[in-house]
Amino acid sequence: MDPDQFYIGTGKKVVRESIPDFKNLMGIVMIVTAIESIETVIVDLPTIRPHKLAMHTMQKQTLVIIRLRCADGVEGIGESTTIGGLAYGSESPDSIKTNIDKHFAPLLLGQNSANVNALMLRLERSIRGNTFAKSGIETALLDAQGKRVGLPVSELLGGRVRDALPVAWTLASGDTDKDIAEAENMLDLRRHRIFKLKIGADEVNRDLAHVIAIKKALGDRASVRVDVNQAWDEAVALRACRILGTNGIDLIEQPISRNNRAGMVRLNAMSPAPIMADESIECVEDAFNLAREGAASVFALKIAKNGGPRAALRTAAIAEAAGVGLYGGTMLEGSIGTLASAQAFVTLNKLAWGSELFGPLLLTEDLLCEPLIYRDFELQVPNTPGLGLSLDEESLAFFRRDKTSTSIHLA
Ligand code: MUC
Ligand code: MG
Repeated sequence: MDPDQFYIGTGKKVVRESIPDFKNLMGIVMIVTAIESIETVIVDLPTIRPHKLAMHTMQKQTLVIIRLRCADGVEGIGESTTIGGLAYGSESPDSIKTNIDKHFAPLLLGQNSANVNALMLRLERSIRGNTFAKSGIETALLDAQGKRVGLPVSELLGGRVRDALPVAWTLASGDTDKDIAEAENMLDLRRHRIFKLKIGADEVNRDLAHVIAIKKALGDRASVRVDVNQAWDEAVALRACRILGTNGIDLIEQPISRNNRAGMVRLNAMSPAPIMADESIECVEDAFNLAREGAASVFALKIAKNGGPRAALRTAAIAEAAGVGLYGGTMLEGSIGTLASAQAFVTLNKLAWGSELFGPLLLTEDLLCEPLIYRDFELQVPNTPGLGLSLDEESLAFFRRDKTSTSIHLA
């Protein structure tokens, strides 16, 4: 690339001297779309009820909101969210904030926010792993660029092939009767007809009885699936998968540890219900290896675990080529992370298992001025520039953990 030529937000190629807004800060020539500041904000939002997973029971969800401000006045917003501190993955909200502030920000400040590809490669060269933090940053870059050029993120990602996504609901109150009542209510509201049951925390026979009772109550009115979150060993899983599959359960998510990949291959070969990989995928390369080995028939696609919406779509391409089914997964993000996932998932041709982008519905509060629209069992995905959201500043100020703003600025 000619170093004297730059692309500004309009996509127009200009010569350095002709840009009036160019600034010369400490001898560094700045481009108008340069990143001027990055702010990371930890927010705690209560859940509507306890949400019981195999490794953690959530009473609240903690989000890391990223605000990336550019020299042309455009702001990109992203979210990096995990479940249960360090209970789910190797990044926590605190590590995400610290790592973005201390290690990502110096690599990003002063750089051209309009070139998402170049900036993500720049991060990739210096920062290993940290896919949750990378996902939030990439989301903010895409949001900024979409706002700048007047296009939804889905269009920056190649173009949408649908405007809405089927959305599952997770039944995880820990009580069979409460779960059945919750599912009936969701069916009546026409909000969800796919239910994922979180199991693995209890003794296996109790879990199986719980799942079968729910499936019996809902019958053909709903698809019932389970997520074991790695809790079983292979011997238990072999027996349990047979029982679940023959009792009408449609999908079995991550029954055993991500470390037992050979076990996943064996289970996938014998289970009457398809096996879905979730924790097994911590990067695009994991997806490739799982597909090559036949370790899962379905992939849970998560932007946070791949390192951003674009990386998740690379995993999707591997799945499609290998004949593996796709499911649009969540880390129970709030509305911002949910929209980032949704903007990527609407570009997918095949999403046979739908999505579980219900995160905002599990929270009592929202950070957006306009909540997301869930209607007729689907999430409607906005077609307005960027992610298609507007931040509720009052709500953010109220729920932020630190109560004060601490952006990292260009020196
Ligand atoms: C997971 O393991 O899939 C997604 C939905 C839910 O209830 O938990 C998450 C995480
Ligand atoms: Mg899962």
